[in-house]
Amino acid sequence: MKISRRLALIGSVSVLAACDRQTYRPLYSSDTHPEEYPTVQAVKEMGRLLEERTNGELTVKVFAGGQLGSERDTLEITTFGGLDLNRVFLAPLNAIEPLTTIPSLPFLFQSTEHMRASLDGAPGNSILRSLEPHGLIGLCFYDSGERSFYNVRREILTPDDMKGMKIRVPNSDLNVAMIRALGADATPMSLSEVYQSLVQGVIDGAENNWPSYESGRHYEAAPYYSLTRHVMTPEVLLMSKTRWDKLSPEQQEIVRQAARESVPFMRKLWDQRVAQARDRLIEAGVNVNEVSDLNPFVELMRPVWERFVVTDDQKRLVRQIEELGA
Ligand code: GTR
Repeated sequence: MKISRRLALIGSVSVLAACDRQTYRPLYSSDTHPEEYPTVQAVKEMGRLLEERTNGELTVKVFAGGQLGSERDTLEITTFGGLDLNRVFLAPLNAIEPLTTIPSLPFLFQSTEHMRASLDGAPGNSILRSLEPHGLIGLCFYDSGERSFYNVRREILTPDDMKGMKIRVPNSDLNVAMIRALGADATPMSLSEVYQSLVQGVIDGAENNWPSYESGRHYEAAPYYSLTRHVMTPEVLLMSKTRWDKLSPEQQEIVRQAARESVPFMRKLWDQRVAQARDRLIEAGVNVNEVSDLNPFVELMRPVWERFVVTDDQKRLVRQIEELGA
């Protein structure tokens, strides 16, 4: 991270810490997405519920648009208690907790319903609970939909079409391995750097859902969107354990409940947003193609499972998720 950026970040965190002395200061929350994005709106909805149910003792202020830094940096700050809440993608947590890699396994979920049932049920709960020893309280998962590849050059119909391409991935070894398995080069970086990197030719492509492909304006530079739908990694809402421990048991229960209730709220906005983004981008002339045979992608990516599913707990989680899809 650039020094100026780090200083700005440290500055903002000190401001937050100073505000801590105020009575009833809001819970500060970070999000890389812009104000109107469903994740930001969902955390605000949670804040509305908290305010209502605690007579204003607990409120939430969301810093949207990556104002407080990249997900990797804000995650670190949340872990040591410098930030109260953080809505991040699950992938940057892979380096901290092995169970979080499971929902990112390629072609694991058979449908949106399967993904939602898994994250709402026992598998999701085990992942959320696994974060506590790392200084983080996992409150809920939000949808991030299906991710597909996009690039500046051509339609992707087979893995061969990706040979030699530099593809940006979120900061996670699993994501790097998935791209390499397909024969392409993986470049891990933060979401906020993707647009510039596409424009400058630092990377040839990336992968994401329709709403992020649109809101980051990535489609302007990379107009080929190929529907591989290879992962459905979710988003997660975290609270720093330091802040959590300062809440009373009653407040903790109110926070958990408000987070749970923000999930269906988010999903409604999400489904609308996916449909809108897709329609708008097709209208804008993005070249979208279905991939009629996904088997070569599935086959090449399968060995990644063996490499990243190693502990008994991870294996149990995979079995539970597969049973829910059966
Ligand atoms: C988006 C997700 C972000 C961000 C991003 C990425 O879909 O909502 O939180 O992590 O993907 O690719 O890094």
